[in-house]
Amino acid sequence: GLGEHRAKAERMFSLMDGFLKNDPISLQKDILHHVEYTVARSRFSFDDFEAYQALSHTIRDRLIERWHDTHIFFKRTKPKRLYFLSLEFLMGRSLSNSVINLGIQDQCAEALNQLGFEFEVVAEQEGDAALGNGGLARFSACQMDSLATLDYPAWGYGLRYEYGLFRQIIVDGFQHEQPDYWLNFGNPWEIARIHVTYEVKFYGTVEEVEMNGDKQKIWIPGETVEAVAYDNPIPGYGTRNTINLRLWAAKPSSKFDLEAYNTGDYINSVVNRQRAETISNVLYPDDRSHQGKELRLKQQYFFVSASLQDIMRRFKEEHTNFDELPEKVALHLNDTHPSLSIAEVMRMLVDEEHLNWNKAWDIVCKIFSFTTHTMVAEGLEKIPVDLLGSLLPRHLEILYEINHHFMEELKERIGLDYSRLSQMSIVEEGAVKSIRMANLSIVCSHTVNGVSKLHLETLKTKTFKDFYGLWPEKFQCKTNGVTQRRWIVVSNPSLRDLISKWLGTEAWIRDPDILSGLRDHVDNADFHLEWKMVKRINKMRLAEYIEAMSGVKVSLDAMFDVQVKRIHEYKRQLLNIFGIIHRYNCLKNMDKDSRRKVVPRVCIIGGKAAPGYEMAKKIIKLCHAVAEKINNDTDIGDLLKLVFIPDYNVSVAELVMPGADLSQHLSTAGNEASGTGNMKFLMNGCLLLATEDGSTVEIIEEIGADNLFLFGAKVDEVADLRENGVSNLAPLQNASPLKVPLQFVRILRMVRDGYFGHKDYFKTLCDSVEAANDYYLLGTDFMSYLEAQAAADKTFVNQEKWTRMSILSVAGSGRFSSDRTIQDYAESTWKINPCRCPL
Ligand code: BZD
Repeated sequence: GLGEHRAKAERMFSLMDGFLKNDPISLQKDILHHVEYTVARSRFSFDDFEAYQALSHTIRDRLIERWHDTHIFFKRTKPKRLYFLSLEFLMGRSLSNSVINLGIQDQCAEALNQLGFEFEVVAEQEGDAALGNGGLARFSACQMDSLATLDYPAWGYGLRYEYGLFRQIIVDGFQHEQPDYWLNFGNPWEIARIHVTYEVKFYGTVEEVEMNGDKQKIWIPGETVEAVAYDNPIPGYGTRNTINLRLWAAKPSSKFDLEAYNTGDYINSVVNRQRAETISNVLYPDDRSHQGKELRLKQQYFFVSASLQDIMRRFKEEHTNFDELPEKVALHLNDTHPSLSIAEVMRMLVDEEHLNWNKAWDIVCKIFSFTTHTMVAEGLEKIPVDLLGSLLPRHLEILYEINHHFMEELKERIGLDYSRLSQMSIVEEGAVKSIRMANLSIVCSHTVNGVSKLHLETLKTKTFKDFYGLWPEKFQCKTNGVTQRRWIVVSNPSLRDLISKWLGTEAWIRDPDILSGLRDHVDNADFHLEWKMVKRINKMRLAEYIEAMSGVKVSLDAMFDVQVKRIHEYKRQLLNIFGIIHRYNCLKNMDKDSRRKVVPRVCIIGGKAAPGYEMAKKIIKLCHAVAEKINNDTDIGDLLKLVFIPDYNVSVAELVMPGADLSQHLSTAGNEASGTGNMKFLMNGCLLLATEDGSTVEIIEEIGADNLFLFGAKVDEVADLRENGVSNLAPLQNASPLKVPLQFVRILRMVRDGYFGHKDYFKTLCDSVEAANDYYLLGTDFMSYLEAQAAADKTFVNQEKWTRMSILSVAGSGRFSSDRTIQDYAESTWKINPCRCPL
């Protein structure tokens, strides 16, 4: 009967490597098919972009096949699943990554070649998917790649913003923001699931009703919006497993609103309906501050509600008893942005499934885990109670009740210590009464993760000290990582080949610890030669890009010195610029002979400032003003260049990191929770110049302090320096040369006095250092910074030493693979097992 039929079909299927073939001829046929029927161009005449579209659809077909097989396999084996909830994913481009993970890169290149196209050129046609801000969002993307590669039964959930992170354009040295309408040319990497939709409700009132003799609260919502699923297949490397990133888009509810139409104002009622779509329209571009805006809260709940309906539906298809939930479902909160999930699961279990409160609470506390990416308490998310109460009245009640139970428990544990009680409360009383999302997440999660050892230490001893005292076992360290698939294999093919040649294996692409084998060759002269050659090739690519973007010609013999990341005062791009001004001053004062001994530098800075962040925008302008001065000074020539790379994003990073000799990570110690850029540079054999902050501390453990350039105050010195060291800055004239070096004072004066123009505009920037008591310790760390820079110069002259350090950096980078991070999460936090789809 049917079963026999199915068994036969399965037997047949297992004989095939998928339905679609991956040899160059088959790929070529499929590409031409898509040119003609998907792109609707003639197969005899199409351009690079159309070739990109056709190839992408060809790859997409193969992804869909694997996606189906994976999910059928998951359905059959019913493993515990991880749901990774994040409001941001910075995926970048997908084509190269997909063909590499599918293992069909050479075949695709050949197929294209025979059609007269070049793979690299075609791949560059793709725009970035930039549905996130910075480190947190790119880390989410790296984790998805590792989850798929390590065969974990995981789903990612997010929002399908129609406008991703703004495009940065520079006009006259100033940042301007332009909307990133990234779906303009279609997106072949997503699959619209028009039948996977859920209603999401907002506003309304809470009423008490009688149910089976019991009083029960129910929510009578006032507005309904529909969530539509868009699936993005995520292929693993060296496995058939292809998991799903499901992104939700908002659409007007399909419910026919008779009343609205019968009032006669047809046009306005259509327009009003359409407003629903605004919920998933645009990504908030702030990577630190939270503004308590209604639309942001709506986005959060829209995301949470749709995802949880989907997750619960899947659970209920396979199970009948909610006691099984913790054995089958792990919900991970990527920062506090999805933390309304906690209240939503309680509401579903209590109001809809009619579990009693304690039972529901017991379940909820077993399914959530939480990672915070924030270092300082001021960065923690708070939602005004007024806002929450009007948008989600029932959820606010639930949050109050959760807090009530928590406060009762706390009183039993610590007594009537009111100051501590009020600090730990989920509800913050005060001028604006609000919900503390971090406290909520800690109370309800079985595990609270920090993103580096140093970050966890700060959480335990400062940010969440009281919670640590209460539940020490909850607090765990899961140091961040990045995927070597994208950050070496995709972005640095020459290095990939070199590594594989000298290790005699490609196994490091799945097992990054193998990279340590490079240490065996660290003194081999042939290896050194090839290593330097690879760097040179990548510097050439970067130099071409720089010239195309900024018109500045740079010398390949110069040291390429890079700082790319979001612009923030704490990340101290200003320290970098002051260092460059110092270098310029020194060069100006040198005689010809001394100049000949100087190591030429190309200083590269890139990154976006949040649109409302004035100080960050001024830093960008200052960078341009200084660049203009230096780059046009014929005295200086190739000895020093400064370029700002506009619109820094994932694909720019893929070009910049392989081509960098030195990279800078300058955060004032105690401010960078982890940092992940440092890990990407490390993997690309770029030496780090850094403070002992975030994950850099662990990089030092791995490669040794001798193999990078360290400087600056350490975490435990910062508080003291802020109190005692900096008061000397104001007034500057009296600055003690011990605490604040004269060079620093002079540079500040140059900017203040208009040496780089725009005197008035830069005033507040200078004030932020002087009048604000140099909160980020630029003056304090300046000498130490210059010393580290001098050490880098000195080492660069000794190319053998430099190359050794570079090799040892890559050899020690295995620990910073997101594969390690994910395995650790899987085993100790999520308790999930690999579930490998048979080939
Ligand atoms: O997260 C960053 C931290 O600053 C880094 O130190 C860390 O390496 C990464 C990954 O853990 N945090 C962010 O990127 N945060 C945001 O982007 C963000 C976005 C919206 C709201 C608040 C913060």
